[in-house]
Amino acid sequence: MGRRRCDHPEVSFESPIDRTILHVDLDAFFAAVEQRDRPELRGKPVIVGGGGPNQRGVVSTASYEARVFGVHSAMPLRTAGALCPHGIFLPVDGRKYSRVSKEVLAVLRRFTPLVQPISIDEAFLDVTGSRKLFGDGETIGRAIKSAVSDEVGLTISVGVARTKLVAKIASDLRKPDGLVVVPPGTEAAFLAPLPIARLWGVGAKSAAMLSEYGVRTIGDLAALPDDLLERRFGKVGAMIGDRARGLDADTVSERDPAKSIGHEHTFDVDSSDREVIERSLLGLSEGVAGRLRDSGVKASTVTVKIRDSSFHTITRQRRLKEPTDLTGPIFRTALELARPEVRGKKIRLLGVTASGLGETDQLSLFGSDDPRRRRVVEAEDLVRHRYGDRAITRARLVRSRLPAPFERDPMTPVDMRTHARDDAPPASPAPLEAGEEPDPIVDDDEVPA
Ligand code: TTP
Ligand code: MG
Ligand code: MG
Repeated sequence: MGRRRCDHPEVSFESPIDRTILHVDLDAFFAAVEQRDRPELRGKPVIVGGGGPNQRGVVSTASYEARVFGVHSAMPLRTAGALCPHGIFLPVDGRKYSRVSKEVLAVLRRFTPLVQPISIDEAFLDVTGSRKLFGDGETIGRAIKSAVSDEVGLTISVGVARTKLVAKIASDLRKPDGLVVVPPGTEAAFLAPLPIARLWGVGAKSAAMLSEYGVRTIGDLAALPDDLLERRFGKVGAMIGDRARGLDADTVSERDPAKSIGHEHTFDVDSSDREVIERSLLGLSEGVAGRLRDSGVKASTVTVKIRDSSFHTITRQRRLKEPTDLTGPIFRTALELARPEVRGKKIRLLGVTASGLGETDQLSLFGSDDPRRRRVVEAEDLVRHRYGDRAITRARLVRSRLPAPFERDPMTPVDMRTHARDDAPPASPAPLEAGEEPDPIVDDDEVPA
């Protein structure tokens, strides 16, 4: 462990850090809530994500009974219907899930004030200071599991480790209802046999590049010399090398929960057509606003990302006068930010991201927003959940033949798959940690030839 690569001066890799971090993640969250509320669904294959097996749209999640048939998140509902014809298909009830999510968070906060939610169903806890009161990490993990089960009626999986990275990988290892403890000093050995897809920051593309070096497991990666990783993958290479050895100085920060929700779109053919560009921004804004509402949050900042045909990328950001979860203000801001930047250029990629997220106050639903407008939006959300994102489209979008809308931005923590499964195609990489630059090699599309 020769070199330090740590931006936090207070935490040193060489000196053993005496931290206990828990990562908790609800099991089959949306589906589990439905099974909790409707006992007749327990033990059955439940698929949450839309109107039915013949509808557009994708699976949000599937109960473990449905996963046996190969159904998983982000799979088209049609495919899920073919794999699991007897599945019970239910619409997404975003408000209910965010209410339950808050209940779980309240339980977690009883064990430590240092709770960092990273998506609707998962959080990191630093329980270092709670051990005197509640016992060691394992004891706290068990106590949290029974509290969530008794009080909220759901099962969670917990990972206990000295670092966030290892705790997160651990919580995923024995799902559902798992508890995996990685004792201090055993991190590298724990990680070594696992496939590299489990490592934070290694996407499908990176995995393919690494396989050229015979890297299959995290241990294979850990064994590669740093200078080779750095030569081949730049700054990020060194970072994933450190991670493979279990090093991760990132701290649990109770502020700054979900950081952003963003959608990106890469054009099939680079475009300088104003109509195409503006329609695309509208579609992206619509997708972002829908997900803000699903997550029960409002955004105070809008960022656009613009990449031109020579791979030159810029971002422009603006704070809104008032936090919002509606398409209109997000689109108008994105448009104003993008217009001067796209003029005279061929555009390859556009992105719209909402950040500065705060929980939507249910009362304010009828506050500054026009209540009639709000009801229309809620009705649209209902249809969108039932029939998929393309069911409702503004007149301007209907005229377009935009390709399938809105790839998920791999950097968004809300409602996101933060791990890749061994048996599933690699899913989006994990959310970035605070202040971290996007991983260039994680981005599956955007490495210039
Ligand atoms: P996950 O924690 O990734 O998945 P899960 O809780 O359903 O299952 P498990 O953790 O046991 O593997 O996501 C939490 C919720 O976020 C999930 O219940 C539904 C939602 N979600 C989506 O809507 N779309 C997605 O692509 C993913 C991955 C999750
Ligand atoms: Mg989960
Ligand atoms: Mg999760």
